[in-house]
Amino acid sequence: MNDRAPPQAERAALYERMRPLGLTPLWEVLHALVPLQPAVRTQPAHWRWDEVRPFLAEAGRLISAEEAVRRVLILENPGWRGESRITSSLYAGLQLILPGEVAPSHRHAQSALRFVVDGRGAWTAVDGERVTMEEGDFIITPAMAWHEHGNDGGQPVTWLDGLDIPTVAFFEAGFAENGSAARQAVTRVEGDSLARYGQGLLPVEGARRFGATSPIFSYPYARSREALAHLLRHGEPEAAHGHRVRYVNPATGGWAMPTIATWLQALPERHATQRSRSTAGRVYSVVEGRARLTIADDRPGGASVGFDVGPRDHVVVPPWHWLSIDAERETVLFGFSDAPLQQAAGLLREETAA
Ligand code: 1HN
Repeated sequence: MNDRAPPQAERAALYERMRPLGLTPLWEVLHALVPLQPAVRTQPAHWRWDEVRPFLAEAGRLISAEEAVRRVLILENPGWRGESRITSSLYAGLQLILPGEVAPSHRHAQSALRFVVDGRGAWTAVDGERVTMEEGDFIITPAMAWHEHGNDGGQPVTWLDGLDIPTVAFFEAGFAENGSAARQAVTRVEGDSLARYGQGLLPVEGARRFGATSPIFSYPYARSREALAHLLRHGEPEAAHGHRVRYVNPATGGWAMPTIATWLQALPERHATQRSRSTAGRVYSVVEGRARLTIADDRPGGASVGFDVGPRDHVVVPPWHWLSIDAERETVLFGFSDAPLQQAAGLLREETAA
């Protein structure tokens, strides 16, 4: 038959007819479904504290923590506009609580981390135990644990929130509940979890708290900084990462949170790292020092950007982008990523290069 319609038109007509049945041809999308290298929508980004801080302060004047429920400015990745993501799998935001305020009790399937960025004297209550927040403290809200925040001190307090919100949404597995009162009952003395689980000891008998999450829900910076000081003085920095230590669940030896990897990284003054890349996108909160973070995408058409960072700045390094760090002064970074989930799935790839 010479007057046959060209195959393209015939194919298109076929696809059109099968569409109502929920059928679609794989061969039209195969390359996009299975890319040769990670197809990364996340972009490198830098939030400077001196630029973010005035907006937090203004939000503090215009809405109360009570009215907002959580007064947070989301760190939204430019590659994920309108999607409340800092990477494809993770959410990040900066939360402000003013003296006298309370952010009411609720709980949800999403796990949260807090990293205290500015100020002191706020508190968070998790599962009946309160902890006072100091700069650099790392605090966990495990999945479905009741939690609220307050500030009984005299100064505004800001912390970084990191949550697995896009991951839970991906699984369509989110649940949440509001507390019947703004504040849950405090049933444990302050310091209980650290005293029970944070001394290199674990109770032989009895149940553990928080399931897959560390039974320690607050890792004070005073202790972490001591470990880093020791490493800076007596250790040898690793070529690509400097001195990198992870927050650990003492009950398992694994990550402190089941869905989010969290670590601290210290670089000696004038130390320049080798490059590293990971399939897990990395979010950084700068704790101390001054450094240049260079992020390079060596895939075709990829670019390189440099961010000069100081305390309270935030940076996101997209998956499979090279990161190198030049520390102008002794620098401490807090980092988080979705590495535990990628590890569990056998997906995590990490490389270093000179
Ligand atoms: C949340 O519960 C907190 O408890 C912060 O402080 C940010 C973002 C989305 C959903 C829940 C908090 C959140 C959140």
